[in-house]
Amino acid sequence: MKTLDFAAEAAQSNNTAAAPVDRWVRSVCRFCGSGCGLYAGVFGAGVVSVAGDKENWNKGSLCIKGESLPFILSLPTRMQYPLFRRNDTFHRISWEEAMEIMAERFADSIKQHGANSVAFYGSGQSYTEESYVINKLFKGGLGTNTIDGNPRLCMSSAAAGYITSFGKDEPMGTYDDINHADCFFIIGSNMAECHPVLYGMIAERKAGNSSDIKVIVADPRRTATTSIADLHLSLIPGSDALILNAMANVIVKERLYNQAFITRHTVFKRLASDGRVETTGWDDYVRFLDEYTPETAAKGSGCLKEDIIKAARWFAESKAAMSLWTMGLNQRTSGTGLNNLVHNLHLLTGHIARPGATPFSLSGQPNACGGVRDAGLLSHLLPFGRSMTKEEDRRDMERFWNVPAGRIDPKPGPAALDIFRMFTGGAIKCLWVVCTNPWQSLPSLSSYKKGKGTFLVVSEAFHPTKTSEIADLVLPSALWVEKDGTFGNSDRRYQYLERAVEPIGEARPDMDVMIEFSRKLLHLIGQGDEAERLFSYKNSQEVWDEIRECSKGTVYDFSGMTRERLKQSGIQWPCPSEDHPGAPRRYTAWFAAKYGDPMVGDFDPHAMNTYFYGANNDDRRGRASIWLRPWAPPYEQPDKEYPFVLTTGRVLEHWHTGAMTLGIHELRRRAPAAYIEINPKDAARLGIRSGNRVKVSSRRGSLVIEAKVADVPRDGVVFVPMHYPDKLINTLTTDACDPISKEPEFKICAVKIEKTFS
Ligand SMILES: Nc1nc2c(c(=O)[nH]1)N[C@H]1C(S)=C(S)[C@@H](COP(=O)(O)OP(=O)(O)OC[C@H]3O[C@@H](n4cnc5c(=O)[nH]c(N)nc54)[C@H](O)[C@@H]3O)O[C@H]1N2
Ligand SMILES: Nc1nc2c(c(=O)[nH]1)N[C@H]1C(S)=C(S)[C@@H](COP(=O)(O)OP(=O)(O)OC[C@H]3O[C@@H](n4cnc5c(=O)[nH]c(N)nc54)[C@H](O)[C@@H]3O)O[C@H]1N2
Ligand code: SF4
Ligand SMILES: [Mo]
Repeated sequence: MKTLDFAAEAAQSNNTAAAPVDRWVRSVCRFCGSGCGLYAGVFGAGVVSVAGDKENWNKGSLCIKGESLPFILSLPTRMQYPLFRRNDTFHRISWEEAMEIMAERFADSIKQHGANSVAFYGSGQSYTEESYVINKLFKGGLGTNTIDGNPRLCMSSAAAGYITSFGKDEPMGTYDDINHADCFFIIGSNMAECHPVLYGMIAERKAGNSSDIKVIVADPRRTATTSIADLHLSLIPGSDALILNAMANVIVKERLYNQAFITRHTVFKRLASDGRVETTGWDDYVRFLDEYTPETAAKGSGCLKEDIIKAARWFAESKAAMSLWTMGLNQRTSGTGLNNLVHNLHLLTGHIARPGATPFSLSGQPNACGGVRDAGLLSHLLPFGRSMTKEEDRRDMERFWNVPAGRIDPKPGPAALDIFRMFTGGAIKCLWVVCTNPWQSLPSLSSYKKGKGTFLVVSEAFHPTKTSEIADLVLPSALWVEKDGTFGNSDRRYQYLERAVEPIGEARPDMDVMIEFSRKLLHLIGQGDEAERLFSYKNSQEVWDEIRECSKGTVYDFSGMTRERLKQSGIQWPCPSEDHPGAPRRYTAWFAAKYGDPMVGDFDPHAMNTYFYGANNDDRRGRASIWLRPWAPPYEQPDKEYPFVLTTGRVLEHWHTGAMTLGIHELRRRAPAAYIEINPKDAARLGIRSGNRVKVSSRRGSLVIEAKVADVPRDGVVFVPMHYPDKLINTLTTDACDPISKEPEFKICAVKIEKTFS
């Protein structure tokens, strides 16, 4: 079996532009959540080049990963036919055999142990149609909520933050806000490497108006993103709440807030000691902030007091402030609260719901918003904002799916890590993993195993991965433009990806496999009538039309987004009718008037006609919540034995577990191997030089890895990228989670570092 090291042999040209092309097919990049528009150049049976779509929001720009897309389709590690493990070796089998084996194993488990003994783990990289279909099988057909996805490791704190602050998930702004903001507050995000095209828009704006535009970056590392910063808050990891509350303190003390906005549009909330949510008021909030002076924040964060004050003033005094954040805030045991604290700054100053003024959470994966957050592929959600704990929402979905009343389980299912815990322990017997590689991407990896007697099915485009290599059954998946479907990108923008070429070998679109499996399984468990009724789709268009219908009447309403319209361009929801242009911004006057004129030009920022959904259902005026969220320490803090903070993340060239990018020659050449980034002062103290091999250990595991001494992390902090399967950094990370979002703290754990002499 070939391994991921084949890279050097793969014959690839970097210059795709010159390749001859038969036709150009309109598409979208399948990497990050930005969703850059592009054209795939098809020649014969293959995609040979890509070109940025000048008409789309990205105006033709692509980053190096987007430009490398043609190569992913033909890497030598592509899965071409189903593999089944017998006597500990994989054997090629037919699709018929594969589907039979799989449906029988799942059906047996359901018959013997009930529907909660089977589970699905999905992905923010699957198409919306795929996530919707499998969610319908589990929640509607089987009546179980043992279904979750990798956005739990990524966006669930952001989702919980929007819901607790505004009453509904997803950002209210749009990429175009970048062209209107004059203060950018980038916190816990390395946009230059992870959302490079959006970052490029900020850099361009800054270059054109350098003295009027302020860029603040809060990150414990001096990343590429800080190169355009006017102010870099190089904070101690885990101290964000001190800085965010201190910025609010300055805004309050210096009367930089917008009193009228606060009175009209906000309420104050906090968690009582018994865990209940309590409504409180301005005076209480001001008292709460007293603890967070710039002095105390400076001490706890390692930043200068003057810099914290400056950040607060720039933010509040700007014409329009835009916050952008990602995993530095989300992947934290206080992730939801940190999201609320960013929203607070916007609510205090009224920098919200007008051009350029917006708290904008950048989404990681291309379809974490659409397929998972919107369509509800998480164990506590039903599609489009419905909640499984509300009887009327369950009845609504049961009617819509045409299943008996009472079918949907009112109890939220296990979140991602709990699913893997239950699979390790054997309570979950059968698990299907699609479009994600958990045995590399889960935290505290050695805690999660394939339980005894369990059955693991993995749908993958590549093999082997750390997950596919331990599976019982591996199903070959069509990839990107080998299938068609819809992405919901970061700013509520749905985009359609056409099928451009036939899948490689026997690979099939995941949606086709899901439909076939659903039908087979329902027949085997005695619900054959439902197989016909629920899963008779002939193509993804029929699924999309059902999804549109399902969104109708909800706040997500995009029933007006027909496939035909999406083929022309992306559309932002809500879009409630076929002649509706879509909504670049929401929570504005027009929105309150229920889908009036969405054109931003008509919006009067001084009219204060902002309308929120109402973070608290008791508040019928639809006000947003300013949360009193105290600082809490991360799960693990450095101590004598483990004196460093390890943070993990990404580099520009690679995508997560590397399955798609490590095999691409140019990307591998530019970022060939894992390393541990260490500050020159710390390195000197430990006698470590670039190229030395060091042993890095946490309470959970250790790794020998090459040192890269660079003035990037602040002292006391080290960084390791997550991409390399031969250096599994997640054997060291902690699986402590935010109690609200259940998102793990990938960004902070305590480690020690020793020089080795190997
Ligand atoms: N090239 C590339 N781009 C990607 C991806 C990829 O794999 N590769 N993945 C996509 C996905 S799914 C995601 S989720 C996004 C992730 O995008 P980002 O969140 O921007 O990327 P990360 O590298 O995970 O972490 C961001 C930053 O958080 C900082 N950080 C660590 N601890 C703290 C802290 O305590 N406070 C603060 N303020 N900052 C901290 C780190 O130093 C790091 O620079 O990227 C998307 N884009
Ligand atoms: N230490 C550390 N760990 C982290 C993070 C971190 O910052 N630090 N970040 C977390 C975050 S934010 C995320 S989003 C996760 C991501 O973690 P994963 O989702 O596990 O990582 P990917 O490499 O994106 O996995 C996607 C897999 O799907 C396959 N694939 C691609 N297209 C298709 C398709 O169409 N169908 C099918 N069936 N398969 C396909 C790819 O080959 C790849 O193996 O990692 C998390 N883990
Ligand atoms: S910025 Fe994101 S969506 Fe755009 S080309 Fe790069 S990886 Fe693809
Ligand atoms: Mo992510």
